[in-house]
Amino acid sequence: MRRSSYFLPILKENPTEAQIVSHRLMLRGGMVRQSAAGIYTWLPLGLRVLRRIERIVREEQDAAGCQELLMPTIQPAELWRESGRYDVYGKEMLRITDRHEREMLFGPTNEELITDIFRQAVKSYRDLPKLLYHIQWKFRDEIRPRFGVMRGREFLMKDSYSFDLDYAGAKRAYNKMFVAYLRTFARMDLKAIPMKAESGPIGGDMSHEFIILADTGETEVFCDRSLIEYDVLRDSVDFDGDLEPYIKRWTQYYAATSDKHDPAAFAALPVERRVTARGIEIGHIFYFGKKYSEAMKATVTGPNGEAVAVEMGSYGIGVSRLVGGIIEANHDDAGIVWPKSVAPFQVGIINLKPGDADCDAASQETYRKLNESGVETFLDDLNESPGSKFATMDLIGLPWQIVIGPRGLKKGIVELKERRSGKREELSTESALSRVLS
Ligand code: 5CA
Repeated sequence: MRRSSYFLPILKENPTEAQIVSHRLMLRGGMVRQSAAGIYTWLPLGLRVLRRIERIVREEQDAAGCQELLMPTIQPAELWRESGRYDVYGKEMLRITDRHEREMLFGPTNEELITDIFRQAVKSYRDLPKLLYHIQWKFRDEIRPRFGVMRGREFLMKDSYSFDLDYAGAKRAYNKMFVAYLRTFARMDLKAIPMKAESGPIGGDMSHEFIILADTGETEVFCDRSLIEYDVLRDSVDFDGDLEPYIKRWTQYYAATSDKHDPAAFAALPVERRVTARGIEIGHIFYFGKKYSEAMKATVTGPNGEAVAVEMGSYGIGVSRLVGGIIEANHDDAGIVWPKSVAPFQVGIINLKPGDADCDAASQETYRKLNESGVETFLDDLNESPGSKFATMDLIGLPWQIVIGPRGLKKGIVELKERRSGKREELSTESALSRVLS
């Protein structure tokens, strides 16, 4: 992508409405624009990141045996009356009336809708288990939307739903999602801490929040260091095997957020194992048994011919929140420092002197070679001061920068900079390319 034709509205000044760094950098870096409180347009650069995160989430859901479908954003109120949540959900639910005076709502989550889909299609225990998910926009009319995409009103969520015949099956699904989540976040270079949680309006009695540590996090976290220092199961995990021994530590060791904190239990830990920090909730998983299946009569015929209400769980990831969360965990004074797996482009080329025949030819050639090798590349070919171009490239945080200028070219060299370390090297164009390609 060439900057001269790309829609990238960079802001030179800090926007006053942004209270936290990710919000500030997303506005300045031309990733999002607010349309109304807590409602955002994703501009091309921001959308690239959102899509990359979505893709990692999708690949890991698929790997765990979860099947993708797509439910609508608008739902009929009657399903929520069946579950009993229409009246209890309160003002967070955006209620809509259509032209026929039918009551609808913009979905804040999808337990009712998926339960309805399931009960219409699945009649026998032989068709279990089922594990389904979608990645869809949600709306919650938060009282205080803030921190940009971190607490929006409209936001993108991945939500999965499990259906099993019995508790053992539901626990297996829960554990699968647990491991899939750790793998998902690790691919984004995030260390997520699963913490036992309250299940709130979703209901149920087994729940974990997945929290990443960041000073700006809304949640205060107290936990045993053993919960942070763990190895993620990579490569080929047997999702149908017994994952319980791996997961055990997150139910054994001390972990709490401020509302459930037990200072005495925390103080009983050896000093070097006490971690106090702030965190951001990027995912939340729930087991809630028969809460919805009983209320909505989602039953299957069991092995003895009897009707059995199915055991369910739901599993959410804040896809759009992750964009902000990753920036909170990966930035410096100059801007964003994207992990490679989610970066909007891998390489940014700065042509220091557009209009100079040598600079144009070398930039163009490098750009072409990278793209041909499948490396997504951004070429800054604007007629701006070098200082301003360096600042923009640091701001948008691409992992590699290749700086091409007339003086270097005379000696046959370009400058390669690694954004994260700030390390610069003068190299031939060929060596710079092979470094980036490796
Ligand atoms: N039905 C369940 C699981 S599918 C559910 O709705 N869980 S949730 O309420 O915890 O939301 C799942 C995830 O969505 C959260 O962990 C969080 O990362 C994200 N999320 C929730 N509210 C918002 C919001 N207002 N803005 C951005 N992301 C949000």
